Amino acid sequence: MSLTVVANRVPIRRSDDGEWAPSVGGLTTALLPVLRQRGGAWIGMGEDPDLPERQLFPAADPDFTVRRVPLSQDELDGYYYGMANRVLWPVSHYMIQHFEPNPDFMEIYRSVNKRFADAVVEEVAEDDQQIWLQDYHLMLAPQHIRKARPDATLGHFWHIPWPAMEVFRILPWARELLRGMLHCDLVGVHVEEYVDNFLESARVLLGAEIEGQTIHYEGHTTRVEAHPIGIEVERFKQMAASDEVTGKAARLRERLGTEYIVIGIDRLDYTKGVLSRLEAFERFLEDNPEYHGSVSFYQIATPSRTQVDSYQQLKREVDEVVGRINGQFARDNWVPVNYRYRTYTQFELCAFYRAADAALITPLRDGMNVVTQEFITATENGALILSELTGAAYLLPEAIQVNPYDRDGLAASIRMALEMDEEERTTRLQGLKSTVEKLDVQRWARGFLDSLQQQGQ
Ligand code: GDG
Repeated sequence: MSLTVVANRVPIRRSDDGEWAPSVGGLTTALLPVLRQRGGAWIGMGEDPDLPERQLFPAADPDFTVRRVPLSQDELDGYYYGMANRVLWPVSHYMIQHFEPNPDFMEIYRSVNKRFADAVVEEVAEDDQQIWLQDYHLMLAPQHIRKARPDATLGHFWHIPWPAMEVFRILPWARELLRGMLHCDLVGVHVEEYVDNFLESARVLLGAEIEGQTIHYEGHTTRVEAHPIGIEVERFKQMAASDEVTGKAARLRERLGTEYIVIGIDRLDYTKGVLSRLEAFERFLEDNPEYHGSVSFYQIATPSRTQVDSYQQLKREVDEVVGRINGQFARDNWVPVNYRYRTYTQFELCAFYRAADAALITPLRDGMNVVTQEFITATENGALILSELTGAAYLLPEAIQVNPYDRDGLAASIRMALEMDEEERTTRLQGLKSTVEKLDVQRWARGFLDSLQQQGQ
């Protein structure tokens, strides 16, 4: 049975030699082999204006179709920067202060979802097809697809938290959006807690009947399951052990010259807790003068959604706090906070993971957080400080778990990480590594697709 993947982005990008090549990223890596084997299509918005509306890929020996849904600037502003980034993203992450419930966003979101659905229907000729939609950009497409292809098997994976029902219902269009999703046969989220929230939303807001993990609503049945995503474990392992990465890591340690290195790596997003992390590091320095000169905190923040006001505001605030900390504490050759606002290659990121004694991964909310898994895979003996408000925390009890809003607790956890004895460090890391090995992204894709097939039978 062929597969059609529908996602905000397409899985290819223009490479240096001008040819279209697979883009880097867990989702692409997990799903391209399946598409190559089974045939089908990948449908996405495709931001590159040079991307043809429809092409067979790879050009030399095609296995599947890449289909672009071209969007006008107004559509992009309403559907992506508006509804996705200013409405669904903040509400799902419990960040109501960033929520902008503009009805124009929803109007455009409806029509763009319909356009995605039309493209799917054009690509999917027969009914014995699996269609897999990705994420919060596409909540309404399933209902249109279902109408035109009643017998297709429809799955949806939600990559961010599904919030508590009482939070989800803040959305003025909560019921309409949920109804759209209930045309799927399978909805996947990262952890059981999000499954419970989804079921509760359907029960309370739509009066749907819930039977175990299955929702019965208006004659259709939707199963909701936890499928925690993983990373490309083997590739990360090899990258981490490569000469390029170990060389870079050694040079980084030499350049910083401190006994300890603590890292943070995130898209610069208000959900990732960068600001409160910096403030906790400041508290750590205030409380522990004996560490002055011997710890460097290296924060990489990748530019993200830079057109959205709240992201620009966050950038200014981070700049300010970094300046304040360094202004107060730096001395001689020691700079306490090394802050980089730019993107890196995966090899470079891997070198940071490898060089670090501890990683501070402290989102205020996160669906999963795969940086955690990348760090665990790459490090040889690093300690992990992890926010308990991430999906990853449910799966990784061996991490030092913290509440990211607890500045004193976070500051204390930094000290604990640096002073942890070798034996405890090793035992915790073994537990973490063994979980991450099992969370491989290929396994995630197979697990979801196998379950989807069962729902379709
Ligand atoms: C969503 C959910 C869920 C970051 N900077 C650079 C770079 N990255 C890579 C990291 C990692 C990825 O981006 C970020 O993954 P996260 O999981 O932290 O977060 P989101 O982007 O918010 O993703 C999240 C995920 O979907 C999967 O379901 O875990 O909860 O929010 O892989 O390494 N990569 C490169 N250069 C950078 O500068 N190459």
